[in-house]
Amino acid sequence: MAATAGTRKLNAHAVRADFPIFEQKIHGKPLAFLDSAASSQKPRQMLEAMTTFYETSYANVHRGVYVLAERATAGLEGAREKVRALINAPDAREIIFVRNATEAINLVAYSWGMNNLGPGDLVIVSELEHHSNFVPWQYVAGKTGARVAMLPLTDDGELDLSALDGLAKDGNVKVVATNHVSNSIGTINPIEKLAAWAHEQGAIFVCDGAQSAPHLAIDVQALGVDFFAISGHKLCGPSGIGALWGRGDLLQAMEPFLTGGHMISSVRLEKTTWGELPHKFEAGTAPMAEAVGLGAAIDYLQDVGFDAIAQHEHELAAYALGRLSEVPGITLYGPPADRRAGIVSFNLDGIHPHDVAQILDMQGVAIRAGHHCCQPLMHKLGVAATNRASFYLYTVQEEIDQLADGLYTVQKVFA
Ligand code: C6P
Repeated sequence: MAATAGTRKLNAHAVRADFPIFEQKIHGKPLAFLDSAASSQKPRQMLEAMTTFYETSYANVHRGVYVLAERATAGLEGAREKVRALINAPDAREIIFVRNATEAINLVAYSWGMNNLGPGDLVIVSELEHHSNFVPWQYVAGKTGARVAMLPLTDDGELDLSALDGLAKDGNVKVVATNHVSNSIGTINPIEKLAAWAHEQGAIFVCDGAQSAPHLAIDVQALGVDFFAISGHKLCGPSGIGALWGRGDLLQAMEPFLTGGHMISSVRLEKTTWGELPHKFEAGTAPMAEAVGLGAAIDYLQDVGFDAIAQHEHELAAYALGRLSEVPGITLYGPPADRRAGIVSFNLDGIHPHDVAQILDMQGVAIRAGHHCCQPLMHKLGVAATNRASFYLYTVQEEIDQLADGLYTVQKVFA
């Protein structure tokens, strides 16, 4: 893999050769895959790591004393260390494997929220949130008598931090929960500032890193957050695995989320006691092969380099904003290129996003159309849905040209 060989500038064509999915045509056209924010494609190195694990080292983990069980356990725990290093968490025992970012946030909302929220308390989320970082808080607030408030957006699609102190007048702020990068409009949020403000209020700060960890170098200690959630499938790993990082003292004090096998210390009719971290939060058989795949994906991304990935995506976003802004009747959403990740949302006058996406598909272009699991944001933007193109390390400029050309075809079809 010589994606960045020598220099730190990413060579997306070389990267692309590692991804077998691009070897095919779609409707006879080259595949322009512009939906990486929904889920990323997979490099051969990750796929091979999973196959090798199944072929040579597969057994259940933490239970057996035989060679295969030991290899499998080493694979799982090695992956935990890779996730720790990916986000610069202080201790691998604070990394909890879950199914995805949604489960990670639910874990915090239930295990922390059910025991720490009550009447008079306030959970602050933002208008940019994915439902995964809003609905769990709304649900737990409903159960505990706490309230949820939304930090509004500016007209540029950025969080209006000047509204924070006003919101705090409505209750005891106990949780502030925002995403790091918006999946809908690509805004990169000022997490250090938000976390510092949350701590001044005596609140915890929960960061939804589903759209940042795949694209930016992350340091949870420098960000100053208390919890950080990621999904493996968005960072070139397999589906079915994600991770939650939480501050050790908070995790220690929390009740478990799921109970059953593996997460216990002792079980008697009268009382069950919980295992040590991370096991307390990992009931049942672990996603072992998925963890190995995730570890290989992290190795792959680190080999390319997160600074190179972020720079590449930044250039693509600027290019896409330039190309798309030339299309007549287009509305682009979100902040300027220098303050956004590789995500561009737009609408074409008078053409429903689903129609746009369907006609683009005929030209080999895959984008997402819909509310992107962000209905409060769509409401704020005054639309039911948008089209969204999202980029990753394997995205090449030609795919954005294919998208822009495709939009003219869409307009001809509807003229
Ligand atoms: N966003 C998108 O197309 P899961 O489904 O648990 O892996 O990730 C949930 C999630 C949480 N937060 C953010 C910011 C996200 O973008 C997502 C997933 C996908 O935008 C699927 S809706």
